[in-house]
Amino acid sequence: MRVFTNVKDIGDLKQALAEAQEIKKDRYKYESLGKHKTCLLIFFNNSLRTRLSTQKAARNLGMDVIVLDVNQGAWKLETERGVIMDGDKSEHLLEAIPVMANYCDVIGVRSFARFENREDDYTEKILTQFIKYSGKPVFSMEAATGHPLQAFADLITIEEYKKTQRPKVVLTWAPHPKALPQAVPNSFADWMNEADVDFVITHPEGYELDPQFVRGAKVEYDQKKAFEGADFIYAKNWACPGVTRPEDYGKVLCKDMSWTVDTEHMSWTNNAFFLHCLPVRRNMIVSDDVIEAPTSLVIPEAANREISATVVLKRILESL
Ligand code: AN0
Ligand code: CP
Repeated sequence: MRVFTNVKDIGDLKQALAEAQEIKKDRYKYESLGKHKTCLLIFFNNSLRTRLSTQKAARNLGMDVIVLDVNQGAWKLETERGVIMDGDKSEHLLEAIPVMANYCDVIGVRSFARFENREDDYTEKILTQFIKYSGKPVFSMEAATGHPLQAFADLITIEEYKKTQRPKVVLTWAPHPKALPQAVPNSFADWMNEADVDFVITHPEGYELDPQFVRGAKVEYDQKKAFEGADFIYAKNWACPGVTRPEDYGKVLCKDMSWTVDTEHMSWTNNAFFLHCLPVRRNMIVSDDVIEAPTSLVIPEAANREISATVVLKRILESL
C-alpha cells in the first residue's frame, strides 16, 4: 500500500480486521519490519490521539519517528503557486515537501479543511501535493475530507463489541460552538458503507454530507426515528458541507441542543453503545451521564487507534 486516504486503499475489510486482531494479540510481531525506516509525521493542526497512537504504532514496527509541528518552529509555508511571497510565509510547500521526503521513508500528514474554498478542500489540495511531490508513501492523519485511521479504529471497535451479526449503526450530528470539518463523518460513512452493518445517518436539514461518502446509506432527518433499535450511536459535529447550498460551506447553521446525545436519546436505542472519535465537548455533543456510562466505548475506541495505525504502517512497510 503506497497511499492511505480512504477505505478502498485498505482493500478487503475482513482481511484488515483479521490483521487488526493479529496485531492486537502481539503488537510487536512485526518489530523487525521497520528497521532503519523513518516515519515522518507532519502536523498542520493540533492532535492528541493521532500524534501519540501513530508514533506508538511506528515504534511497534521498529521504525524511527520524526514529528514536525509545522506551525511551531518550522517556517510558515505558502501553499499556492504563483503567489508573490512578500508576506509572512518564508517557504513554499513545493520545496518543503521534497526536502522533508529526503529524511524519511513514509509520511503521515494532518491537514484539516480550511473552509476557505470548498473545491480546495474537496480536492485535497494539500494532501495531494504530498502524494505527488514527495515520492514516498503517504497516509492521512486527517486531511480535509477524511480521517481513515479513525474510521478503521471505529470499525475495529464495532467488530469487537457487536452482539449481532449485522448491527444497526447510527451516525448522528450533534451541536458544537465552532465550525468543524466533515473529515470524521465522511470517513465513518465511507467505512460503514463497506462494512457488514445496517447504517443510518441523521442530521438537521442542510447538513447533508457529500454524496461520494453517503452513497447508498439511509438518511433520516428525524433523530428519534433514526435512533430506534440502534446498536451503536456514533456522535459527531460537522459544519455545513455545502452540498445543497455551496455558499453555506463551512458555516454553523444550527446549534440546536435537542440533538445533544443524552440518556433520553439513548433510551430510544437497543441499549446502544456510544462512540465518539474524541476530543469531545461534554454537554454539547454528549451528556456526562452518557459518556461515563458502561456503554460508552470512547476509551477502547481511542486505544484502537494504535491498532489501526499499526496495520496501516505494516501494509506500507511491506510495499517498500
Ligand atoms: C477535529 C474534527 O472535528 O475534525 C478533530 C477530530 C478528530 N476536531 C476538533 O477540531 C475539535
Ligand atoms: N480522534 C483524533 O484524531 O484525535 P486527535 O485530534 O487528538 O488526534
